[in-house]
Amino acid sequence: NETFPNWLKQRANLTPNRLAVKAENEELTFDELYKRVQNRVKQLISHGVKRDDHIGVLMKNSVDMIEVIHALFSVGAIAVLLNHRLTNQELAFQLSDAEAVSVICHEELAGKLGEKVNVIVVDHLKEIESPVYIEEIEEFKADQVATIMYTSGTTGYPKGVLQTFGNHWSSAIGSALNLGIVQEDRWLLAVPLFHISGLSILFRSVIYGIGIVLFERFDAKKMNRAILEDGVTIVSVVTTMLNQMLVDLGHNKYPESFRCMLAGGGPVPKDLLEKSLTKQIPVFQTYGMTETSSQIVTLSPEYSMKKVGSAGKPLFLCQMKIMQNGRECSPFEEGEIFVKGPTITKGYWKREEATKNGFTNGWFHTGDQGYIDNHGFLYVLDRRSDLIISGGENVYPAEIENVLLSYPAVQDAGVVGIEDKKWGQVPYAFLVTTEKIDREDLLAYCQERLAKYKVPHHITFLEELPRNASNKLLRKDLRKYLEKGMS
Ligand code: S0N
Ligand code: AMP
Ligand code: MG
Ligand code: MG
Ligand code: MG
Repeated sequence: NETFPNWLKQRANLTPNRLAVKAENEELTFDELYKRVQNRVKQLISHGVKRDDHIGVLMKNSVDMIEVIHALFSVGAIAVLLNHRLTNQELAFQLSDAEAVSVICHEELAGKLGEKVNVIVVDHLKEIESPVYIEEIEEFKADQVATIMYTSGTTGYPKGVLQTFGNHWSSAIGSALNLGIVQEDRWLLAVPLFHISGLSILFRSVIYGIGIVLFERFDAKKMNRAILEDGVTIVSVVTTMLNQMLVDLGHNKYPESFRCMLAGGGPVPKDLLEKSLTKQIPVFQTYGMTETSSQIVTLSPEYSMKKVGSAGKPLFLCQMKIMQNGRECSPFEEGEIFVKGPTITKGYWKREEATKNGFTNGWFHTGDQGYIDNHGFLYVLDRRSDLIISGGENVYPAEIENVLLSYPAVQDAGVVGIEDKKWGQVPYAFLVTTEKIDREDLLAYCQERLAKYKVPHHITFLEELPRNASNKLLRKDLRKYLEKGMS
């Protein structure tokens, strides 16, 4: 079992004076960050955080959050990263499932947590002056779980994805072998740190020794300014963000030093890619997921003209293939995308069945449909009726249907995605009810139980829903119904 020296400690030792993070109000070198983290370690230990504990992190992007994540690794605890857009009920499910002992949160988010879990409000932690003896973890083991992130599924119940230090390491290395590392790199981090899109930037920063330009929230204008004036060389975005950045950019051009707009988390429409190309923006389309610890397939700009719409080729350490009924597909033949490599999760927390079903001979079944062309480039297809992606957030219809069905007068419910200009897709619900129901009441009921982005934007009442002989809901037919209605 391979071991690594504690990443932040090693980085602070190697290049102490390099920029680690630049936020709106402060800048820290790796040495300064490391000292802050050592203090955080004392604080967390004094609040009872121990090695191997599962600790929830419910925070907005901030220097605090970066400190807390590194501190948890230094204590030897496992960070369970929580999406702060979720409701109290959704968070309670994840915390209980993850067996989290405590949750570290920002004060403004504390109201989202119940009484069942020990809450540590980061804003209330005091500097610990006394030379408390701290036992800092000196080595990380490759197969040791570093983080857990929840992802929903076709059943509607979220599962905790186990991500090891080895997974994160391989992901950072795979990305570097593709993009290269430039010492002056600065990676703009405006995607959430609770998603792997954001967290992977933290690992790349400490492993490569490059700076993070950190944003608490997405702001197209400020991000463009950071690229134009603040030496940002790489940015990670989802489609919704890229769209708004292009509008704000207008006729301006990014400087030559800006070398990568990494766009993933969902489909990137062709016209957006073409528009980016005319503005000479180096867009790298990428395909990846929580289970693959971020990008696993990426398209370099040298191919972006010729292969518009492709997600590219696997990173060096990884492999991909397309499978259909246990057989590998030929070029251009559609099937399920399978991937293999050291960045892939070892499984779902306490979900042996789901873990077993997720793999065949070491190949992970992504659940996504696609094909590979005759030159080895992957095209991800929009064929899934069981997954809606809204602004880079995954929304599983079954999760919404479960909530709708629990509402008294709702007899049957079916949810599908409908195209949306701003978010890509938003959920659309079809309902069969036993009596007339009040739309507003139903939406309020949903809002208590579901994050805002999962609450249906549209509702249509039907006499019955399309189901097959074994009573399975035919979401594809609902989708067809919408497509016909719109054309
Ligand atoms: C798109 C974002 C930035 C929108 O958030 P914003 O503008 O901050 O909104 P708020 O001010 O918080 O809220 C305003 C209203 O909008 C609603 N809302 C917020 N988000 C959404 C949403 N996604 N869909 C629908 N509605 C939304 C709020 O509820 C609020 O409503 P009102 O006003 O009515 O109260 C934000 O959503 C965001 O950050 N999205 C990105 C999430 C993300 O990163 N997803 C990727 C997940 N996948 C992965 O991590 C794997 C792929 C990956 O690693 C990767 C991905 C991208 C790039 C690189 C990589 C990589 O491989 O490295
Ligand atoms: P998550 O589980 O939140 O990490 O989301 C991963 C999912 O986003 C994948 O399983 C795909 O369905 C989708 N996705 C990611 N990248 C792309 C892409 N380049 N094109 C289409 N869908 C994508
Ligand atoms: Mg997900
Ligand atoms: Mg926000
Ligand atoms: Mg009911």
